[in-house]
Amino acid sequence: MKKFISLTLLLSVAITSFAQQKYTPSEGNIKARQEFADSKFGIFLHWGLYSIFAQGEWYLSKGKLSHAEYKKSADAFYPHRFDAKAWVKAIKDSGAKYICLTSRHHDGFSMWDTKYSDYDIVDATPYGKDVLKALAKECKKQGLKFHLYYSHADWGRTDYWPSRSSDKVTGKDKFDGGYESYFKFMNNQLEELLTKYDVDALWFDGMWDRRSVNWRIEEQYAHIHAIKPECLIGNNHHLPLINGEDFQIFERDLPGENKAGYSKGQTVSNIVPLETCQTMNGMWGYKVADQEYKSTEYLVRYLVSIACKGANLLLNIGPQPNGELPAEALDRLKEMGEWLRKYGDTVYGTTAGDIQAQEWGVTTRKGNRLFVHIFDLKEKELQLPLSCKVTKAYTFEDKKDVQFEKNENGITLKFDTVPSGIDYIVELITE
Ligand code: JFZ
Repeated sequence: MKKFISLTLLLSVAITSFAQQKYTPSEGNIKARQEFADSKFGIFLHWGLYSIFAQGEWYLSKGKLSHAEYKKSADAFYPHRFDAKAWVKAIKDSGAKYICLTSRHHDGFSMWDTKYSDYDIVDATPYGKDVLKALAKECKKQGLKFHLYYSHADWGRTDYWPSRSSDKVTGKDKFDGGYESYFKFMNNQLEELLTKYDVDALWFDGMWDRRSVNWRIEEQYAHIHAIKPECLIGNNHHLPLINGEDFQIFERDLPGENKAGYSKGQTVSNIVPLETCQTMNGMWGYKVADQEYKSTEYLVRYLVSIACKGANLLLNIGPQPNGELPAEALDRLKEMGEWLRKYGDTVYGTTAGDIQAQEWGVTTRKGNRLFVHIFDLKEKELQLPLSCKVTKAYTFEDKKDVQFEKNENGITLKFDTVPSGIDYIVELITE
């Protein structure tokens, strides 16, 4: 008996260590991580069949629609105003360094000419053009990194798990028990994306839809890294980092916070880059009633506050069914670009600030330069709790000296007038 137990123990240890071999990122991958961390700002694009209904990307499940009826909308998908060059240019001018496009969302519709299904933009729509390919090409041309969102959840296939969200969809056949075939399908599609479209990062989403089943996720990650070692992998599973992931995602929250309710128990990794995704208005996919856009002031401060945590902002836009980016979103892109062209040096390539968010603002650091971002100060003085030695202080804008006094807890900045504006930046030189 004892012998038997030790043998089973040995075997199970051997099997688990085989399945969970510790992932070692390649040199190219580590370089890509650094570039990603330095880039600080990307644009998320939720665009798919759901855009036609203009009710957001969850409409199929939330509306308890029939899958067969929903699928028919593909025959009306004709984004005649889509212009990859114009999209990428507007995004580049905003100061963003990468885009992340939904290649396939939970409705299962593929936005590229996939060999593994006819439910895709080329085979199922009168438009018939591969928008993913056009965007990949433009990003390369204009120098933006190209990331792809890929959903693990699928609300149409019978080999996808029964789940909270997919069970609401009506008119489907029951689960056929065959995750194996779905797993193969996903891996085939991923291989296609990696080899044909030169993807810089994969952004997974959907594992929260069904906990406690074996997604074989580490096997999938290993497969991806075997095909393209430098491709970064992130997953919006709302869990702590899983072996094989190259960056960590936080949904609608700053790393370490849980105001939106998705990040409970999501410990913050200190080895990989971090990214917070957030909407520009309220919904991810285009929703006609959703016109509550966040102000440029809010978005700039949000970006800087995320940088203070050492993380990136992935800011979402839901393109319209006609293929245009909403005018309001274009305005925000333009204004963020104007701000970043002036002050981007205090954001790009920075690491977390020495002082975390305060009522008055945040900080970011680049080498021996510490940037004090003042959003809201009522007085002409600002006490900064610092353990480093400050040798110089001046305004970032016009390099005018700012008086400061050393004291026990750090320094006190002294201004002639109360700082104002979106972000009043003081640069400190530290030792
Ligand atoms: C997920 C997607 O469902 C959503 O459509 C969008 O793509 C976003 C970026 O990522 O968001 C979620 C994930 C989980 C829940 C809700 C939204 N959840 O568990 O309720």
